[in-house]
Parts: sequence; structure tokens; C-alpha cells
Amino acid sequence: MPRLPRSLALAGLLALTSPLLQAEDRLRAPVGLEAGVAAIMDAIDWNTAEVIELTLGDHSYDPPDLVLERNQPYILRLRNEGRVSHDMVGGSFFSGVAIKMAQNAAGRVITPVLKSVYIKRGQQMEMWLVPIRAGTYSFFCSIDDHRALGMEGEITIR
Ligand SMILES: [Cu+2]
Repeated sequence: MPRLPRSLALAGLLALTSPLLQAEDRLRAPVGLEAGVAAIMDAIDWNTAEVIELTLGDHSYDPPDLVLERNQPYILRLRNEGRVSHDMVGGSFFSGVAIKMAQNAAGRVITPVLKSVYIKRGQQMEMWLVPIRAGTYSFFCSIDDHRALGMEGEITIR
């Protein structure tokens, strides 16, 4: 039994045949807004999501390298154990994943697109996401000179 509902095939067919949606537009569309991606997200069983801990320190990510599988749900838990605030700027990474939401003890944000995540010291945040596009993506901390001090990493989607 295929995991994707029939509506996904229909959405794909519509995307291919719609005169209003040219190939160039499909390429430019944010990944989280594509009809096919929305169908994938709807079909995901989040109870099966793998939780990945990513610790932010002064000034590094642990682990600095992650490998994720396409079309699988992940809860990326960012925990800042440093003495100062840090962030994770996706660079190219966030263009390769579909975001369901970001949440922490204060609440949650439901969004298809993220640019960066900022976390105060001692705090954490979860990103619920599905890798969509295979590739190697970089991320880094944009605060002060943290990146120059080595606070960057790489995520491989395969
Ligand atoms: Cu930092």
C-alpha cells in the first residue's frame, strides 16, 4: 500500500497540466508551499518522528554534522547550553526541508518556511520538519563572530 494518498497524485497532475503554473514558477515556489509537499506533510505520522538533539555551545554545534532521510519526519531539538545566546541560520538548509512548526515551552509557531532560529542561553526549541530535497546544506550562527570561531555545521539529506 503506497503511503501517499491519491490526492497527492491528483495534485501532481494538476501541477503538471495547469496553464497558470509554468515550470519556472514551480522551481521558484518555496518548498513548503508546493501542493505535493503539503500532501506529503498531511500523510506524515508524527508519532514516528525521530528526535534529533542538536546542542548549541560556545561556539559550536554538537554534533556538527547530521544525516537525514528524505520524506521522513524529524523533530530537531535545539538546546542552547552555552553562556550566551546563539542561533541557527539555515543558509541553504531550510530550502531543502518542509517545516511543520517550531515550538518550545512558550508556545509554537506553525509555518511552512523558516529562515533562522534564535535561542537564548538555557533555552531550547524544536523544529518539526520533513527533508524534501537531497543535498548537502550548511548552517551557522550569525551572532557576533561566532561563525568565525567555528560555529557552523552541515546537514546531508539523502
Ligand atoms: Cu552563536
